[in-house]
Amino acid sequence: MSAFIVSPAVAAALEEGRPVVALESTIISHGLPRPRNYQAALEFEQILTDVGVTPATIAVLDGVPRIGLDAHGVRRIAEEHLTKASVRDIPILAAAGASGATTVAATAHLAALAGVRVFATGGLGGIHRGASTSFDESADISTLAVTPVTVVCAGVKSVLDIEATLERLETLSVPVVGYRSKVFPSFWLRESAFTLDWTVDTAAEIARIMKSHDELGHGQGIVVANPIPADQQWDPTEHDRVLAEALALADEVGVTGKAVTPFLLLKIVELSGGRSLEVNLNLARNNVRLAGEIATAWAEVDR
Ligand code: PSU
Ligand code: MN
Repeated sequence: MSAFIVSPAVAAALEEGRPVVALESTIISHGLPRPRNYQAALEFEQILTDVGVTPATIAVLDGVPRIGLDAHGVRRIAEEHLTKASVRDIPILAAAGASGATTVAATAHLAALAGVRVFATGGLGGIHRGASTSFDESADISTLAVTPVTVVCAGVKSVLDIEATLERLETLSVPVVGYRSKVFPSFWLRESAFTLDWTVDTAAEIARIMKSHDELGHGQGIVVANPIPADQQWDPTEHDRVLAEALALADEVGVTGKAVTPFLLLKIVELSGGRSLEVNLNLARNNVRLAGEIATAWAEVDR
Protein backbone atom coordinates (compact mmCIF):
# COMPACT_ATOMS: atom_id res chain seq x y z
CA MET A 1 0.00 0.00 0.00
CA SER A 2 1.15 3.46 -0.82
CA ALA A 3 1.96 5.77 2.09
CA PHE A 4 -0.25 8.47 0.58
CA ILE A 5 -3.53 8.48 -1.35
CA VAL A 6 -4.13 10.32 -4.60
CA SER A 7 -7.87 10.86 -5.09
CA PRO A 8 -9.49 9.09 -8.06
CA ALA A 9 -10.14 12.42 -9.84
CA VAL A 10 -6.53 13.59 -9.45
CA ALA A 11 -5.11 10.19 -10.36
CA ALA A 12 -7.20 10.07 -13.55
CA ALA A 13 -6.17 13.59 -14.57
CA LEU A 14 -2.47 12.84 -14.02
CA GLU A 15 -2.73 9.55 -15.84
CA GLU A 16 -4.39 11.21 -18.85
CA GLY A 17 -2.05 14.22 -18.86
CA ARG A 18 -4.79 16.68 -17.96
CA PRO A 19 -4.03 19.80 -15.84
CA VAL A 20 -4.00 19.58 -12.04
CA VAL A 21 -3.41 22.34 -9.45
CA ALA A 22 -2.49 21.66 -5.83
CA LEU A 23 -4.16 23.74 -3.08
CA GLU A 24 -3.02 23.95 0.54
CA SER A 25 -5.07 23.36 3.67
CA THR A 26 -3.29 25.54 6.27
CA ILE A 27 -4.62 28.65 4.54
CA ILE A 28 -8.09 27.15 5.11
CA SER A 29 -7.57 25.86 8.68
CA HIS A 30 -5.35 28.61 10.08
CA GLY A 31 -5.14 31.46 7.55
CA LEU A 32 -8.79 32.42 7.09
CA PRO A 33 -11.52 32.94 9.70
CA ARG A 34 -14.52 30.61 9.92
CA PRO A 35 -16.95 30.21 8.22
CA ARG A 36 -15.49 32.10 5.24
CA ASN A 37 -12.69 29.55 5.14
CA TYR A 38 -15.07 26.78 4.09
CA GLN A 39 -16.62 28.89 1.32
CA ALA A 40 -13.11 29.79 0.17
CA ALA A 41 -12.00 26.14 0.03
CA LEU A 42 -15.00 25.26 -2.12
CA GLU A 43 -14.60 28.34 -4.27
CA PHE A 44 -10.90 27.75 -5.01
CA GLU A 45 -11.75 24.25 -6.21
CA GLN A 46 -14.67 25.56 -8.28
CA ILE A 47 -12.53 28.19 -10.04
CA LEU A 48 -10.36 25.34 -11.31
CA THR A 49 -13.15 22.92 -12.13
CA ASP A 50 -14.86 25.65 -14.20
CA VAL A 51 -11.86 25.84 -16.53
CA GLY A 52 -11.31 22.10 -16.82
CA VAL A 53 -8.49 21.89 -14.27
CA THR A 54 -8.61 19.25 -11.53
CA PRO A 55 -8.11 20.68 -8.02
CA ALA A 56 -5.92 18.71 -5.62
CA THR A 57 -6.47 20.09 -2.14
CA ILE A 58 -3.90 18.48 0.14
CA ALA A 59 -4.07 17.53 3.84
CA VAL A 60 -3.18 14.68 6.17
CA LEU A 61 -6.37 12.97 7.38
CA ASP A 62 -6.31 10.18 9.97
CA GLY A 63 -2.66 9.49 9.27
CA VAL A 64 -3.00 9.44 5.50
CA PRO A 65 -1.53 12.23 3.34
CA ARG A 66 -4.22 12.91 0.75
CA ILE A 67 -3.63 14.55 -2.62
CA GLY A 68 -7.16 15.57 -3.60
CA LEU A 69 -9.98 15.62 -1.04
CA ASP A 70 -13.60 14.57 -1.36
CA ALA A 71 -16.41 16.87 -0.15
CA HIS A 72 -16.17 15.45 3.38
CA GLY A 73 -12.41 16.06 3.46
CA VAL A 74 -12.83 19.69 2.39
CA ARG A 75 -15.36 20.19 5.15
CA ARG A 76 -12.98 18.63 7.69
CA ILE A 77 -10.07 20.97 6.91
CA ALA A 78 -12.40 23.96 7.33
CA GLU A 79 -14.27 22.84 10.45
CA GLU A 80 -11.97 20.64 12.52
CA HIS A 81 -9.20 22.15 14.59
CA LEU A 82 -6.37 20.50 12.73
CA THR A 83 -2.77 20.95 13.71
CA LYS A 84 -0.64 23.03 11.35
CA ALA A 85 1.63 20.55 9.59
CA SER A 86 4.89 21.31 7.84
CA VAL A 87 7.05 18.75 6.03
CA ARG A 88 8.65 17.45 9.20
CA ASP A 89 5.28 16.76 10.82
CA ILE A 90 3.96 14.51 8.03
CA PRO A 91 5.66 11.25 9.09
CA ILE A 92 4.79 11.84 12.74
CA LEU A 93 1.11 12.40 11.92
CA ALA A 94 1.16 9.35 9.65
CA ALA A 95 2.62 7.09 12.33
CA ALA A 96 0.14 8.36 14.90
CA GLY A 97 -2.87 8.13 12.59
CA ALA A 98 -3.45 11.84 13.22
CA SER A 99 -4.62 14.70 10.99
CA GLY A 100 -3.03 17.98 9.97
CA ALA A 101 -3.52 20.94 7.67
CA THR A 102 -0.53 21.25 5.35
CA THR A 103 1.50 24.44 4.96
CA VAL A 104 2.94 25.58 1.65
CA ALA A 105 6.04 23.49 2.40
CA ALA A 106 4.11 20.32 3.23
CA THR A 107 1.64 20.81 0.40
CA ALA A 108 4.41 21.33 -2.16
CA HIS A 109 6.24 18.28 -0.85
CA LEU A 110 3.19 16.02 -1.12
CA ALA A 111 2.19 17.49 -4.50
CA ALA A 112 5.63 16.66 -5.86
CA LEU A 113 5.46 13.12 -4.46
CA ALA A 114 2.23 12.64 -6.40
CA GLY A 115 3.52 14.28 -9.59
CA VAL A 116 1.46 17.48 -9.33
CA ARG A 117 3.62 20.33 -10.65
CA VAL A 118 1.60 23.53 -10.14
CA PHE A 119 0.39 24.90 -6.81
CA ALA A 120 -1.65 27.98 -5.91
CA THR A 121 -1.59 29.69 -2.54
CA GLY A 122 -2.11 33.17 -1.07
CA GLY A 123 1.25 34.18 0.29
CA LEU A 124 4.43 32.23 0.75
CA GLY A 125 5.91 31.89 4.21
CA GLY A 126 9.30 33.55 4.44
CA ILE A 127 12.04 34.91 6.64
CA HIS A 128 10.55 36.59 9.71
CA ARG A 129 11.67 39.99 10.97
CA GLY A 130 14.34 39.47 13.56
CA ALA A 131 15.30 36.09 12.10
CA SER A 132 18.99 36.87 12.53
CA THR A 133 18.45 36.21 16.23
CA SER A 134 15.26 34.09 16.32
CA PHE A 135 16.19 31.87 13.34
CA ASP A 136 12.49 31.97 12.37
CA GLU A 137 12.62 31.11 8.69
CA SER A 138 9.65 29.34 7.15
CA ALA A 139 10.33 25.84 5.84
CA ASP A 140 8.36 27.02 2.78
CA ILE A 141 11.59 28.54 1.52
CA SER A 142 14.00 25.67 2.18
CA THR A 143 11.46 23.17 0.86
CA LEU A 144 11.25 25.00 -2.46
CA ALA A 145 14.98 24.49 -2.84
CA VAL A 146 14.43 20.74 -3.16
CA THR A 147 10.87 20.41 -4.49
CA PRO A 148 9.97 20.66 -8.18
CA VAL A 149 6.70 22.54 -7.86
CA THR A 150 5.74 25.90 -9.36
CA VAL A 151 4.09 28.00 -6.64
CA VAL A 152 1.85 30.90 -7.61
CA CYS A 153 1.65 33.43 -4.76
CA ALA A 154 1.12 37.15 -4.15
CA GLY A 155 4.64 37.43 -2.77
CA VAL A 156 5.11 37.41 0.98
CA LYS A 157 3.41 39.51 3.61
CA SER A 158 5.06 42.69 4.76
CA VAL A 159 4.96 41.32 8.33
CA LEU A 160 7.95 39.29 7.13
CA ASP A 161 11.38 40.48 6.09
CA ILE A 162 10.79 40.59 2.34
CA GLU A 163 14.35 41.51 1.44
CA ALA A 164 15.79 38.61 3.46
CA THR A 165 13.23 36.24 1.94
CA LEU A 166 14.30 37.21 -1.59
CA GLU A 167 17.96 36.87 -0.63
CA ARG A 168 17.34 33.38 0.73
CA LEU A 169 15.52 32.33 -2.45
CA GLU A 170 18.52 33.55 -4.41
CA THR A 171 20.96 31.61 -2.20
CA LEU A 172 18.87 28.46 -2.61
CA SER A 173 18.78 28.93 -6.40
CA VAL A 174 14.99 29.06 -6.56
CA PRO A 175 13.89 31.00 -9.66
CA VAL A 176 11.51 33.89 -8.97
CA VAL A 177 9.53 35.46 -11.81
CA GLY A 178 7.05 38.32 -11.63
CA TYR A 179 3.84 37.81 -13.55
CA ARG A 180 3.38 40.95 -15.64
CA SER A 181 5.28 42.85 -12.96
CA LYS A 182 8.86 43.91 -12.33
CA VAL A 183 8.21 44.41 -8.63
CA PHE A 184 7.83 41.71 -6.01
CA PRO A 185 4.35 42.08 -4.48
CA SER A 186 3.72 42.25 -0.74
CA PHE A 187 0.55 40.17 -0.51
CA TRP A 188 -2.20 42.74 0.17
CA LEU A 189 -0.35 45.38 -1.86
CA ARG A 190 0.72 45.17 -5.50
CA GLU A 191 4.24 46.24 -4.71
CA SER A 192 7.07 46.02 -2.25
CA ALA A 193 10.32 47.97 -2.29
CA PHE A 194 12.02 45.14 -4.20
CA THR A 195 12.34 44.65 -7.93
CA LEU A 196 12.75 41.33 -9.70
CA ASP A 197 15.25 40.29 -12.34
CA TRP A 198 12.67 38.47 -14.44
CA THR A 199 9.15 39.15 -15.67
CA VAL A 200 6.87 36.85 -17.64
CA ASP A 201 3.73 37.82 -19.50
CA THR A 202 2.00 34.53 -20.23
CA ALA A 203 1.27 31.17 -18.63
CA ALA A 204 2.84 29.49 -21.67
CA GLU A 205 6.15 31.23 -20.91
CA ILE A 206 6.05 29.85 -17.37
CA ALA A 207 5.38 26.34 -18.66
CA ARG A 208 8.42 26.66 -20.94
CA ILE A 209 10.54 27.78 -17.97
CA MET A 210 9.33 24.69 -16.06
CA LYS A 211 10.40 22.49 -18.97
CA SER A 212 13.85 24.08 -19.19
CA HIS A 213 14.17 23.90 -15.43
CA ASP A 214 13.45 20.15 -15.53
CA GLU A 215 16.21 19.75 -18.09
CA LEU A 216 18.74 22.14 -16.53
CA GLY A 217 17.92 22.63 -12.86
CA HIS A 218 18.50 20.42 -9.84
CA GLY A 219 14.90 19.84 -8.82
CA GLN A 220 14.07 23.18 -7.20
CA GLY A 221 10.65 24.78 -7.33
CA ILE A 222 9.78 28.03 -9.10
CA VAL A 223 8.09 31.04 -7.49
CA VAL A 224 5.61 32.95 -9.64
CA ALA A 225 4.86 36.28 -7.97
CA ASN A 226 1.40 37.43 -9.03
CA PRO A 227 0.42 40.90 -7.75
CA ILE A 228 -3.20 41.58 -6.88
CA PRO A 229 -4.91 43.89 -9.45
CA ALA A 230 -4.46 47.57 -8.49
CA ASP A 231 -8.17 48.21 -7.93
CA GLN A 232 -8.34 45.31 -5.45
CA GLN A 233 -5.34 46.08 -3.27
CA TRP A 234 -5.64 47.18 0.35
CA ASP A 235 -5.46 50.87 1.20
CA PRO A 236 -1.71 51.34 1.83
CA THR A 237 -2.18 53.71 4.77
CA GLU A 238 -4.54 51.37 6.59
CA HIS A 239 -2.23 48.49 5.72
CA ASP A 240 0.76 50.16 7.36
CA ARG A 241 -1.20 51.11 10.46
CA VAL A 242 -2.77 47.66 11.00
CA LEU A 243 0.51 45.83 10.41
CA ALA A 244 2.33 47.94 12.97
CA GLU A 245 -0.43 47.22 15.51
CA ALA A 246 -0.44 43.49 14.79
CA LEU A 247 3.34 43.21 15.09
CA ALA A 248 3.30 45.12 18.37
CA LEU A 249 0.56 42.82 19.71
CA ALA A 250 2.49 39.69 18.75
CA ASP A 251 5.46 41.08 20.64
CA GLU A 252 3.38 41.96 23.66
CA VAL A 253 1.66 38.56 23.81
CA GLY A 254 4.99 36.85 23.14
CA VAL A 255 3.85 34.56 20.29
CA THR A 256 6.63 32.41 18.91
CA GLY A 257 7.27 29.50 16.56
CA LYS A 258 4.61 28.15 14.27
CA ALA A 259 1.90 30.18 16.02
CA VAL A 260 3.34 33.47 14.72
CA THR A 261 1.93 33.41 11.18
CA PRO A 262 -1.64 32.34 12.11
CA PHE A 263 -1.68 34.87 14.97
CA LEU A 264 -0.70 37.75 12.71
CA LEU A 265 -3.10 36.75 9.93
CA LEU A 266 -6.14 36.57 12.17
CA LYS A 267 -5.20 39.72 14.16
CA ILE A 268 -4.84 41.66 10.94
CA VAL A 269 -8.34 40.63 9.84
CA GLU A 270 -9.72 41.76 13.22
CA LEU A 271 -7.84 45.06 13.32
CA SER A 272 -8.91 45.92 9.78
CA GLY A 273 -12.58 45.24 10.43
CA GLY A 274 -12.46 42.47 7.85
CA ARG A 275 -11.11 44.59 4.99
CA SER A 276 -7.84 42.69 4.77
CA LEU A 277 -9.85 39.47 4.45
CA GLU A 278 -11.57 40.58 1.26
CA VAL A 279 -8.19 41.50 -0.20
CA ASN A 280 -6.76 38.15 0.94
CA LEU A 281 -9.60 36.26 -0.77
CA ASN A 282 -9.25 38.26 -3.98
CA LEU A 283 -5.52 37.71 -4.28
CA ALA A 284 -5.94 34.00 -3.59
CA ARG A 285 -8.65 33.69 -6.27
CA ASN A 286 -6.37 35.54 -8.65
CA ASN A 287 -3.53 33.09 -7.89
CA VAL A 288 -5.77 30.05 -8.35
CA ARG A 289 -6.86 31.36 -11.75
CA LEU A 290 -3.28 31.92 -12.92
CA ALA A 291 -2.20 28.52 -11.57
CA GLY A 292 -5.01 26.96 -13.62
CA GLU A 293 -3.66 28.64 -16.75
CA ILE A 294 -0.11 27.52 -15.98
CA ALA A 295 -1.21 23.92 -15.36
CA THR A 296 -3.11 23.97 -18.65
CA ALA A 297 -0.06 25.27 -20.51
CA TRP A 298 2.13 22.73 -18.69
CA ALA A 299 -0.15 19.86 -19.79
CA GLU A 300 0.58 20.97 -23.39
CA VAL A 301 4.35 21.29 -22.89
CA ASP A 302 4.73 18.04 -20.93
CA ARG A 303 3.44 15.71 -23.66
N1 PSU B 1 0.78 33.27 4.33
C1 PSU B 1 -0.49 33.62 4.10
N2 PSU B 1 -1.51 32.81 4.47
C2 PSU B 1 -1.26 31.64 5.08
C3 PSU B 1 0.10 31.26 5.30
C4 PSU B 1 1.08 32.11 4.91
O1 PSU B 1 -0.74 34.68 3.56
O2 PSU B 1 -2.21 30.92 5.42
C5 PSU B 1 0.39 29.92 5.88
C6 PSU B 1 0.87 28.99 4.78
O3 PSU B 1 0.33 27.71 5.02
C7 PSU B 1 2.37 28.98 4.94
C8 PSU B 1 2.48 29.08 6.44
O4 PSU B 1 2.97 27.82 4.44
O5 PSU B 1 1.48 30.00 6.80
C9 PSU B 1 3.85 29.55 6.87
O6 PSU B 1 3.94 29.39 8.25
P1 PSU B 1 5.37 29.57 8.96
O7 PSU B 1 5.67 31.02 8.84
O8 PSU B 1 5.14 29.12 10.38
O9 PSU B 1 6.32 28.70 8.20
MN1 MN C 1 8.37 29.85 11.78
